Amino acid sequence: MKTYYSPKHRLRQPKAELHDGQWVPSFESPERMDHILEALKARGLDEPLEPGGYGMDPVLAVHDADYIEFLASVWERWVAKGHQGDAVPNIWPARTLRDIRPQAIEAQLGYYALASDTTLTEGTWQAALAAKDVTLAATEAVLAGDSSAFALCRPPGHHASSSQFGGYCFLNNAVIAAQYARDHGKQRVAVLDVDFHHGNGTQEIFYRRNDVFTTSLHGDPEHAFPFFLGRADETGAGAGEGFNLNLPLPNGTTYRAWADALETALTAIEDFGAELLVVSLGVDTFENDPISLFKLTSDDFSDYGKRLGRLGLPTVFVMEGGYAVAEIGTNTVNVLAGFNA
Ligand code: Q9C
Ligand code: ZN
Repeated sequence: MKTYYSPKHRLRQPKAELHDGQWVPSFESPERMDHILEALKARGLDEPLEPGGYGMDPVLAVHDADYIEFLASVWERWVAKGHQGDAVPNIWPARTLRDIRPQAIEAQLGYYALASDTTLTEGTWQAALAAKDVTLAATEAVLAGDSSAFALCRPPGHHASSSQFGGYCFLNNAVIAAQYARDHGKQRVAVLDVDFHHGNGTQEIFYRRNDVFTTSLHGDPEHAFPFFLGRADETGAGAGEGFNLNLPLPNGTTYRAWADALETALTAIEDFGAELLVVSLGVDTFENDPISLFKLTSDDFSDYGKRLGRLGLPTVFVMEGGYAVAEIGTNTVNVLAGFNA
């Protein structure tokens, strides 16, 4: 399995994250990639390849143009206005205010954000662009006939919607991959999201479509981020009715129940008749993850990798979350090695 990777992810270095009333080092850090690279090497997987550039068309196919303009220019505008620290969204067109389009950058930050956990920093946009190019290179390899490929990228993507950033995500890499596959000959594409958190951006973007089936296993949004999407009764709308499957699971879920839900998702993907699978590969389901609530062990990741491999679909793995940095490499490579086994 080829791995694609770009060192440009380092251009995103969030200084801090507001957590439990304190500014703490951001959970979504450049070091995450170092640990995965190390594990790939230690386990004898192929050297990562650098992607080419794929331009903006695949991004504009799934994200709103004004949102993309905002992301591309926000840092320059923020600095030009005299701000010195990282940009943190902190005001929204909340239910009791007015949903207007603001001009002030401080207001636009909230307009285009869904959470305050994600800062905008110098270099964030360049890193996000590199992440989508890494993902598109992996997708292209699979479209060209590889049975699978791994996009080792950050910042992650699955919380990014058509028009909002948050949950550490800016561009929805998995969505960009799925749409690219649709635009290059695949008629039916499935996105399987195994990150601990619900893939709200992925769901939103494809919610009214029947050519991309989306399914997510995640911490019940009654108790877990993103709270405002991810319930089981969200099944798609319009032509997309029946083409979104949410499998929320309780806090403390261990592998037995998680694997049962995975089988439900895999059966649905087969019934849909997917020709290509995009896996939003978050490994924050791990028992020691610092911000998540499931209890998977490192061996469990190998087992579910095997189950994914048994589907026999051309598969693009796209890195999402995972914050237990000491074990993130082992857990990620366990999935890939299990898939190959
Ligand atoms: N201070 C992904 O796994 N915020 N995103 C947590 C903790 C939400 C996680 C707040 C976590 C989002 C891609
Ligand atoms: Zn996550």
